[in-house]
Amino acid sequence: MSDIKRVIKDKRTDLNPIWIMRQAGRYLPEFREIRKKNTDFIKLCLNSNLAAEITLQPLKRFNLDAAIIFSDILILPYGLKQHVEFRKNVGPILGDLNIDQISKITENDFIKRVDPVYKAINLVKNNELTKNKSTIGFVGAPWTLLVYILNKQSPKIKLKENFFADFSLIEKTLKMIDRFLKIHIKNQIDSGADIIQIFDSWAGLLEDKDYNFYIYNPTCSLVEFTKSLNVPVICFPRGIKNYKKYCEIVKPDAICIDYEVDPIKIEKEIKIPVQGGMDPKVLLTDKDNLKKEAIKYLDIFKDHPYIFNLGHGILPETDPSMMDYLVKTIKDY
Ligand code: 1CP
Repeated sequence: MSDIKRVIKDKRTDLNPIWIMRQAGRYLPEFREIRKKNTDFIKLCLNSNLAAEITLQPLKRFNLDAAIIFSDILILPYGLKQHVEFRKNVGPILGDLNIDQISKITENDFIKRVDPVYKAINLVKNNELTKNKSTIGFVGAPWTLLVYILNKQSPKIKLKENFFADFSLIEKTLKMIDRFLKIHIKNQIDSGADIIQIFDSWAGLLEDKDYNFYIYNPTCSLVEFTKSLNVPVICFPRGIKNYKKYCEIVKPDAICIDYEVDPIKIEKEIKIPVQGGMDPKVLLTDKDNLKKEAIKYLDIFKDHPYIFNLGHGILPETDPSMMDYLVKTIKDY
């Protein structure tokens, strides 16, 4: 069993495992080298050999406790035949959604389209570098996927004014997201993922009154499903106002916190294993400050099952030597 699983399942507090969101990606020159030659991002995700190689790149450099598969949450709409492309300096742009056409897509159609992701997981799982480590599979949370699928671009740019107008479309789309996310989770697990993380990157866009319908109910459905397959599930509801309530309702096996919340309050209020928290911008400062901030989190959670991670993805401008120093600091604690 990996140390991350020991923390989650056995509630160990004497271990300090670490992995980093977006650890496989743009801050690594060896990733940029591959990316330069592969301009179509979705195609790159669907190249099993390259996806496995990119997944393993950070493990070659740093003593991390998990590999997270190089893929994207938008592989789901891609699998549903919605056009997805990534434009430089703009982000993802999605095509029109024809809900009736999408309703005809079968489980087999979907699996055929995204199968290289499962092959990549299998390659990672069977590689020496992940021995005694976790291989993390992931999905976007239903709400965050609904945002991309209906908004067709990042809400960072703009959330359509009429986003909530067609309630029947929203209901149908959420139903389909639930169905295919379960297929995607199951296949990642069958291929070797031993932990699933659910990314709700846009949870912070909603108000309390919408949480039941858009966040709690659909996420509960996925959490229960993943637990039924005997695999731990970590939830990351970035920007949610009340993490304690989220944990009580959604009941993930571990909760990943963002960098806006007070870790001391979280440690007091939340009983389940905690992951993450440190601001990724700390890696852009200096080593003394990085050490101080990282140790702050370890000290706060020293008697709490805790997995070190950041409060969002590592930034592209991060110097890999800072990542190296961070991992060593955690391992030497
Ligand atoms: O080179 C490039 O331009 C591609 C950049 C890139 C990378 C490296 C994108 C585009 N996706 C990824 C990989 C990725 N995405 C992983 C791989 C494993 C890892 O190293 O962690 C994971 C887990 C994701 C998850 C993801 N994709 C999220 C959730 C986490 C988060 O950061 O909030 C989201 C929201 C996406 C959508 C997405 N994919 C890529 C971009 C630029 C975005 C964000 C778009 C936006 O700003 O709305």
